[in-house]
Amino acid sequence: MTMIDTNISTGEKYITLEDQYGAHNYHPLPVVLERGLGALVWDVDGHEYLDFLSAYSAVNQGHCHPKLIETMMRQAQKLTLTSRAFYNNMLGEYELLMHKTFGYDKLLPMNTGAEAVETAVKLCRKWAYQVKGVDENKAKIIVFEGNFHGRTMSAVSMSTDPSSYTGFGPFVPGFIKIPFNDLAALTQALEDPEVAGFLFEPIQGEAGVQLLQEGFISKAFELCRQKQVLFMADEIQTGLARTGLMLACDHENIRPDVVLLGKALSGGLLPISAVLADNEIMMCIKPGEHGSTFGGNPLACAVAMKAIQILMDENLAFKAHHLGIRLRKGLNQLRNEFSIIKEVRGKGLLNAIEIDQNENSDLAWRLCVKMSENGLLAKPTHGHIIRLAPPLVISEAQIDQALDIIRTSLVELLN
Ligand code: IF1
Repeated sequence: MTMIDTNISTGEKYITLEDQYGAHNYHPLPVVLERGLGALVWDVDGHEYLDFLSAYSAVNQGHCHPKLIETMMRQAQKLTLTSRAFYNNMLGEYELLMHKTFGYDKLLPMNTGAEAVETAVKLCRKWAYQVKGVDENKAKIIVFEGNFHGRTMSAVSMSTDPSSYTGFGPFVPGFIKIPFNDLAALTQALEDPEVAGFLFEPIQGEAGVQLLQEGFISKAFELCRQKQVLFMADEIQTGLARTGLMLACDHENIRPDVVLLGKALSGGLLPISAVLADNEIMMCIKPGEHGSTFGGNPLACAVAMKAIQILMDENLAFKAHHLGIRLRKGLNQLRNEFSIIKEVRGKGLLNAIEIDQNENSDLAWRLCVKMSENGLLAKPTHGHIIRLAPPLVISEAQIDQALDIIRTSLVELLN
């Protein structure tokens, strides 16, 4: 049996435990959290932090939103899981609310984001054979280079990031990868009559908050329409008010054929994802052809309904839009003062700063460590990009406080 040294700090104890007994599939910042409320989280030693990651946009409604917790507690005492072998009294109500909110005929409930992606791939392929008339087993889906759609086999088969796919082959065939933001490449790829879908993130999250040029979404939508190709938006990270509107595609008034939601659909309480589509597409999947034990469970449905209600009641899309402008304004001021900030970009409260650093430098990582010491949590992606995406319930004063922390941390780091 391993002895745990009692002299080490509370946090180190938990880090050691994870290190020893957990798989090493992550490299977290050395902060051990035990409590959260709104935009704030606290570590095991009682230090307070502004959370500028929001569990990768899963806690848009803020940590432990009291109304969401109350809803969950109430439903948890009544009924949590029936499987889809029976009806339950929450799923239909939830599907109706989602229909009213997003305007799609139907919803297919899953759990994680990656499962929603799998569902979209399967749905698109079925539709290709049943409706579009593609030859069996020939359907193709176009994706962007730099995409991140999860960790399942089809998601890693779409990936162009070696750390996502290396060593995990053989891969799922049927994906065509085109450069990000490249309309000419999309146009060319769409010439293939076996293409059935185009799956994309309106803003690439994992790639470092990469924005498409203005007008891309509407032009790409039109191209897909002409070729009878399903336009499938992975809004798992960008959706649900994060970018300043309910969906990121709303910025160009585009209604995708298929919408994927996850993350904030539960406000961070449990894994809840969904695929939205109209009848012509969704009805291609028949009973027994797809599903999940937990998908559509009454606990998840109750939580999701409340999570959506909170986004609307608290005007969180509007807040994301305005606070995003304030945050980027402050960050751009910092960029003028500190040459190591190469770029500031984002939409709503999905933002990033790009750090000017050499190949092997760990400046961005050290800035994140500094910021955490000063009370702000964020994490670098691709070594040199720091994502800044707080819960949407954050206040103006907290945004300003965050900017102060970033400034202080930059000064300390560079001295
Ligand atoms: C991790 C990133 C974010 C996603 C989009 C599907 C999924 C995700 C657009 C899958 C998941 C996550 C997963 C998380 C880190 C994270 C992430 F840094 F990797 F890129 F958010 F930016 N589509 N994104 O962003 O959803 O199955 O995880 O519920 O640790 O892998 P999931």
